[in-house]
Amino acid sequence: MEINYNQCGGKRMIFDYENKVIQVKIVFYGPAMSGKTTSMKFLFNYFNKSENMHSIESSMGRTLFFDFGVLEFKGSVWDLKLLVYSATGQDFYASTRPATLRGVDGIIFVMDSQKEHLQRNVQSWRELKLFFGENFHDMPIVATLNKYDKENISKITQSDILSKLNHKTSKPLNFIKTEAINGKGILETFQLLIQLIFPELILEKTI
Ligand SMILES: Nc1nc2c(ncn2[C@@H]2O[C@H](COP(=O)(O)OP(=O)(O)O)[C@@H](O)[C@H]2O)c(=O)[nH]1
Ligand SMILES: [Mg+2]
Repeated sequence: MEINYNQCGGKRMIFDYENKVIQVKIVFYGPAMSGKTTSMKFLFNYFNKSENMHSIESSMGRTLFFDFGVLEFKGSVWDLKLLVYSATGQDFYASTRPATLRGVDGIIFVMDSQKEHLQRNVQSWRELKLFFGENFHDMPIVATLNKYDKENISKITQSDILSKLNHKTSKPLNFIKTEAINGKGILETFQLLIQLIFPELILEKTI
């Protein structure tokens, strides 16, 4: 099998020419308890692939190292194989985060939209930026303001967070309000990320 590694600003898509498969790595990243595992579970359920998702959890149901799963889509010429991870947000396991991010092609940055969590979101973003350095500005990213369903709670707005993130890139950062608990906004987030990674791609169906 012939495999090419396409290094592009830290990205590493794998093109398998023989089987016409493009392999891409996507990571859900963000502070602990922001909703990464819940978002990923919704996605796998949506595509009827929940049996493909594996989590390494503590007895408290929290992600120890990462969640991992594979989603495959049929394309007209090439098929797409997505390796999906969620990095642990728990600081005790922070040393596993760079390994989860290695070779990533696109990131969904999951924030807790409750105002009291603003600083934790910003901290997580800064850490993410540090891992990539110069390569950060061409990384496809969609940021979610999750838990938007929570009522009677003061929420972070896009302008609150933008002023803190200091994200100086040619392309504006995309924000989507999500409710991972019922799936609202999750598919939109996923589709937008795929579009940022492959501007020309049309996905047909999962395989
Ligand atoms: N109300 C509400 N709760 C959420 C939402 N997303 C996640 N949660 C809850 O927040 C907690 C942490 O979620 P989890 O996905 O484990 O966070 P992770 O640490 O980022 O993987 C769990 O109790 C979830 O049920 C959401 O959109 N709305
Ligand atoms: Mg988790």
